[in-house]
Amino acid sequence: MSERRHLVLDVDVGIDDALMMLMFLGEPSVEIVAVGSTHGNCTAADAALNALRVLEACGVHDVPVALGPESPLDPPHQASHVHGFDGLADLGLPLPSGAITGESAPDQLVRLGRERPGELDLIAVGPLTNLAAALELDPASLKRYRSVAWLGGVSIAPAEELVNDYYDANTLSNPEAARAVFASDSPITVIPIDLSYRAILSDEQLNAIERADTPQAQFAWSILPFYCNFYEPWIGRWSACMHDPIAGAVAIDDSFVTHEVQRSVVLEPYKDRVHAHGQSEPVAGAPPKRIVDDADVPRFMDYFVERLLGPVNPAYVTE
Ligand SMILES: [Ca+2]
Repeated sequence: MSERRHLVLDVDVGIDDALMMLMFLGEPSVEIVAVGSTHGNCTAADAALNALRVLEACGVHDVPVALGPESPLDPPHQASHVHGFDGLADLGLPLPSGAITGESAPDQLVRLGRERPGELDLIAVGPLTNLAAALELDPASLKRYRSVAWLGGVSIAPAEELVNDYYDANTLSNPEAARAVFASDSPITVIPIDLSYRAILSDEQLNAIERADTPQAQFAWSILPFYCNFYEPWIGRWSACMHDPIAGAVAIDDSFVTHEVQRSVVLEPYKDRVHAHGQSEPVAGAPPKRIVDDADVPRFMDYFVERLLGPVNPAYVTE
């Protein structure tokens, strides 16, 4: 990786959100500057606590975590069967020692962009609630980030019928927010779920995580079994998809990208639900977004496990 990156994370932590954070904590060339929580895999309140838990599990105590608004849907989109009711496999983890900041996650997004224009990379791997709220506060807010990446959507609309039953949870958890963000002219890189569903841990990689004694690997192994149990029927063996981690890796390192397209992204019905799809022709009112529709998945999988098995980035204040 050629240059140091300063990350703002927008996360609904969430087992794979936690895995992405652990990966970044083991990556010496990036620094997590701030975290904003959003609803989705669990409540925004639980996601904020979980973000603090992940940071503290690696001895990191100096990264601010801001709380985002809860789901506008009644009832909220449900994901407890995937991540547990608390978002982290219902392990009964103790409360973190640190506290959330007093600032809302959308306010934090707007403020950081203004304070450090062109410096920060925003990586959003949950519903787009906070990004849509930031755009309402300031329509130029996302343009002040060096880059904005989002995990979600499908790279292109199904011409006839999809062979895979993709489930676009980050769109389903707040469709209105997704519509607002994709109608904006903010530059956004989309890492679609038809790519992230291909990022599946091998038995050897699972074994390596289980055996390792780093804090990232030990925390990862505490939450991975719940996730693998959920994915086992879909994958056909005991493993899981690394959705948020592959989005994070692509966001910080373009060399993972093997193919990309520019497409309008719109929300359309899909089976009994709705998906955000890339469109083959430009759509009025939906400025084209960069969609990474292929990446070097095998190299990413090795990279992910290496980051869990290496030291925590010493740039953080740890104890
Ligand atoms: Ca997520």
